[in-house]
Amino acid sequence: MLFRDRHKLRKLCQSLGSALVAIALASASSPVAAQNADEQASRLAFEAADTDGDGRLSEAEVAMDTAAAFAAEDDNGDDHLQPDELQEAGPGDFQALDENNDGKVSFPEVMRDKVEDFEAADSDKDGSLTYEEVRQYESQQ
Ligand SMILES: [Ca+2]
Ligand SMILES: [Ca+2]
Ligand SMILES: [Ca+2]
Ligand SMILES: [Ca+2]
Repeated sequence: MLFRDRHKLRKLCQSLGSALVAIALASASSPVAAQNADEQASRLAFEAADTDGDGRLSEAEVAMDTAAAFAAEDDNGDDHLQPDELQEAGPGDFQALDENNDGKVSFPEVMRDKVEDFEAADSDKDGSLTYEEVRQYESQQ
């Protein structure tokens, strides 16, 4: 009985050990891996938003993309985002979006914020965003 328990303990230590090794490996490689994943996610998001595929995001494309994201986040379908529907945004972000402080974020409130981002990211002020402009803006955040 004792032997069996020891054996079990040994197995447990081994699996824990390999889990720790896996974690160590993951964290060692994570800066690059995370950066690549982040870069890939940005590229995919950009391409999804660029509906006419001209390599630039117009304000209309950003508005359409934002409307789709808004609808996807609005779980209870009341045309507003409540804090629990916007969990990826921190409490500070939520308050910044909720300009009239009614505890929910409307689509115009989100769009105002998006337009501000859009204008800030459009570094050559040509009214559209290239992928480079988006990445540059994201890296400043
Ligand atoms: Ca476009
Ligand atoms: Ca909602
Ligand atoms: Ca509001
Ligand atoms: Ca531009």
